[in-house]
Amino acid sequence: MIDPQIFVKMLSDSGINFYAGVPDSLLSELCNCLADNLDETHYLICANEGSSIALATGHYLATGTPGAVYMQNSGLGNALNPLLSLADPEVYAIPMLLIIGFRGEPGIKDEPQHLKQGRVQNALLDAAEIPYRVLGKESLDYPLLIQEMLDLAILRSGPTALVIRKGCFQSYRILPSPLPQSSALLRESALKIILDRLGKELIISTTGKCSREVFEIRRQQALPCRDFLTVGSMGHASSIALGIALEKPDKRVICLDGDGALIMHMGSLAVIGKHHPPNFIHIVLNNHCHESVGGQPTPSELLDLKLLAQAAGYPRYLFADDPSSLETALEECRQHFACTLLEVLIHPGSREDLGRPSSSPRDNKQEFMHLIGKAKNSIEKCNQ
Ligand SMILES: Cc1ncc(C[n+]2csc(CCOP(=O)(O)OP(=O)(O)O)c2C)c(N)n1
Repeated sequence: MIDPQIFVKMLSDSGINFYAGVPDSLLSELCNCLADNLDETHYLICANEGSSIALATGHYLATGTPGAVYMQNSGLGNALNPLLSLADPEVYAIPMLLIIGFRGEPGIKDEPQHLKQGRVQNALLDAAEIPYRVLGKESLDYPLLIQEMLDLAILRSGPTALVIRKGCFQSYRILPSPLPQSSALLRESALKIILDRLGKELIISTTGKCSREVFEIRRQQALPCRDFLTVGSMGHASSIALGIALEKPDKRVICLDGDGALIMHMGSLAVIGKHHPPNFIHIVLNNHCHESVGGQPTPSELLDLKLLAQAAGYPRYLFADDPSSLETALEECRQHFACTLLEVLIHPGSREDLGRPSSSPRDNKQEFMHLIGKAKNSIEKCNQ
């Protein structure tokens, strides 16, 4: 196993003191170490992996020293455009080191949304002509491999990558959470209230523990999971929901989003606001962090979602931070149709024994499409 502190020291000795990225559970020990040892201008938690590549580019332009970009391999898709059209040696030639969490490694059990990504990841890096080395807990020669990729990034004036296998990093002490604990709701308790009130509507939930909890709640209630669980494609649940809402104006569509996911593709808010279908309810479960992958903070603590929703063109913004304000907001949504952003401030945290969806994404899609076909007309229901 690699001690994250030794890893960070090796990079620092080679002149890398800048990290930008989006957290991944495989890299959470590294992220803890970075948060502990670097200030906020040298360890950045970004909106998405593409902007992380751009930030490392800006850092290089300003300092002449390469930065590092950390990400889950799911983020490679977000990163590819700036990797190929900005940092590539044939374009601006920006040296940087990518640190990529290897989800879905062939032969290792993982969730369905990671399997294809894991299988094609090395081929993607090959196709992008990005040299890489794979590091695991068995990589005793890791100092040589790290040095090789660092030297090569400089030599080729472009990105190189370290692919990090599961269990590669030793644990690093857990940092005390700087997050406010003011809300009376956990995500799971908020979801229970939402599903109790609006559980018969069309529901699209976001990536991470939110979808796992939705699945569990339905199971506890002995109900089949009829909700579209966006297990991958972080940040796109709201656009999936918009696509449905526009086609099915007589059905209420609820998107259950996270603050990290919303920020990842925040531009989608402008498109939702432009169309503002009255049957669309965008619920943001805001815990100010990427709770599903280790609790690394998002910038949402400083983001005024009310102003943002209004600026984007959502006709209605509602807020809740305890069971009764949530009940009231949901009742308002139920009674009056209007495209809404409902911000629910939640306390970070989840159950240790949280399960994972047992149905496949394809089965989930079938169930959901079946439900769309037979869901009752929400507007009629409301007016009855
Ligand atoms: C493109 C991409 N980057 C990173 C990840 C890893 N990832 C999964 S869930 C998650 C955190 C989501 O945070 P948020 O939306 O705030 O929800 P929370 O976990 O706090 O409920 C991350 C970073 C991913 N799945 N896809």
